[in-house]
Amino acid sequence: MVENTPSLKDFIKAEASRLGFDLVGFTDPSPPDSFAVYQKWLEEGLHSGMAYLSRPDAVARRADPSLILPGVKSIVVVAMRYPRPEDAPHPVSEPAGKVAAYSWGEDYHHIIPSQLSRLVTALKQKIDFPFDWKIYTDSGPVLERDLAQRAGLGWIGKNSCLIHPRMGSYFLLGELFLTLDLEPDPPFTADHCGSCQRCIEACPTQCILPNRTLDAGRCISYLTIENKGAIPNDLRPALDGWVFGCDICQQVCPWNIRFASSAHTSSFLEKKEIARPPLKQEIHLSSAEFRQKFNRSPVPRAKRRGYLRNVAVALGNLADKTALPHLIFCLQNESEPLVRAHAAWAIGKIGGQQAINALANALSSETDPQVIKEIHLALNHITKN
Ligand code: B12
Ligand code: SF4
Ligand code: SF4
Repeated sequence: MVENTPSLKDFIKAEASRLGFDLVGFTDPSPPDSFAVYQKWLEEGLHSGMAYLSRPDAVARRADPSLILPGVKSIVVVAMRYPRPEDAPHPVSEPAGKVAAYSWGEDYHHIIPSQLSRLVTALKQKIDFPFDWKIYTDSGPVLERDLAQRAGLGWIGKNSCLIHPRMGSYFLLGELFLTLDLEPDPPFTADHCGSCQRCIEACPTQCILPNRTLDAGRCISYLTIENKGAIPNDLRPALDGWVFGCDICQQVCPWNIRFASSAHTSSFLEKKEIARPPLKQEIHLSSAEFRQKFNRSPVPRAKRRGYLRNVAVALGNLADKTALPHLIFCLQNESEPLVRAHAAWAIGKIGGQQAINALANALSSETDPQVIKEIHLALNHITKN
C-alpha cells in the first residue's frame, strides 16, 4: 500500500527545508538503469586507485538499493548547497593555493547525516507506526547521482555532475532510505546541456569522457584527494594551484554562472579561511598544525602528506622565486619522502643556480630512492631549460 499521503511527503519536505536542505525528492529502490554505465566504468579501470568502488559486495548494492535496507520502499534524496568558488576571500598572501569550495567548512559527511537523523526524529514524532531507515551520504555503495536524477532533482551534465535547472550544481547529496511507502516524484528527464561543451574543453587534464563519466585517475579531484602516492609527472602542471579538489568543470558551466547563488548557502558549511591557502606557510605545516587547521573539514581525507605533496606541486606550478627557500627547507627537513619528492620537482620547475645547488646538496644526504630519482629528474629539467 502506498502511504500516498501528500501530507507526509509535504511534512518531510518542510522539515528537510527547515533543517537546511535546499532540494528534496522521492524515488523508489528499484535497480538503477545506469548501473551498466557504472559496471563498464569499473571494467575499464576508470576508477583508478579507488578500489573500494569495485568491491563485489559494494557493486551488488549499487545494482540493487534494496540490499541496503531490508524492506526499503522509498528513498528521500536531499541536496545541500555549498558556497560558490567565486565567493573565496582574497588570499592573505601570495602565492596562494585553491581548495575546492565544498570543503571550506565542516565536512558534509558530518553535516548531512546529522541533519538527516534529525529528519528521522521528526518523522518518528509525526507518525505512530514503526518504520526502519538508513542514512547515506557518500558513505556507502549508492549511485547517488542516479538516485537524485530519478527523484527529480536535476539532470546529469556532461561533466558528470547533477545539475538543477535553477540552482546549478554546487550542492552535495544525501539519502534517507525508508521502509515507508511514499509515492516517487517524477524523474528529471530533460537534458539541458544541449550542444554546450564548455566543461569538456576547460578540464585541464581532459578527463571528461563522452558518456558523462570521468577517467577518474586523471581528475585533479582524484589526484589531490584520493590518490595516496605520487602525482604522475605529466599531470603535475595541470594542477596549477589546486591543492584539494577542483571546481573548474563546474565554474565554467553556464547553469552555475547563471543560477548558483551564495544567498542561501548554509552558514555551517563555511570556514572560508582555508579556501586560498598561503602556500609558502602551508609547506611548513606540522602534523599538529595540520590537524588543528583542518579540524572537521574534508581536507584530512588527503592526509598531511598528501596535502603537502599538493602544496609543493602548486608552488612549482606558480613558479614564484620567493618560494624557493621554503621548498629547499622542505627538501632538507621534511620527514615524508612523498613530500620531499614533490618539493624536488617544484625546485626543478622554479630553476636557477640556487635550485641546482640545493638539489645537488640534497643528493649527498638523501637515502630514499624515489626522492633521489625526483632530484635527478629536477636537475635534468633545469639543465635542459
Ligand atoms: C568516486 C567519486 C568521485 C571520483 C570520481 C568522480 C566521477 N565523476 O566518477 C572523484 C574523486 C574524481 C570525484 C570528484 C568530485 N566529486 Co565525487 N564522488 C564520488 C562518489 C563517491 C562515487 C561516484 C561514482 O560512483 N562514480 C562512478 C561514475 C560512473 O558514477 P557517477 O559519477 O555517479 O555517474 C553516474 C551517472 O553519470 C550515470 N549516467 C551517465 N549518463 C547518464 C544519464 C542518465 C539519464 C542517468 C540517470 C545516469 C547517467 O552513470 C553513472 C552511474 O549511475 C560519489 C558519491 C556516490 N556514492 O555516488 C561522489 C560525488 C559524485 N562527488 C561529488 C562531488 C561534489 C565531487 C567534486 C565536485 C569535488 C571537488 N570539487 O573536487 C568532484 C567533481 C568531479 C566530477 N566532474 O565528477 C558529489 C556530486 C554532487 C553533484 N552535484 O553531482 C557526490 C554525489 C558526493 C555527494 N554525496 O554529494 N568524486
Ligand atoms: S574536477 Fe577538474 S580535473 Fe576533474 S573533471 Fe572537473 S575540471 Fe576536470
Ligand atoms: S558546461 Fe555545458 S556541457 Fe558541461 S555540464 Fe554545464 S551545460 Fe553541460
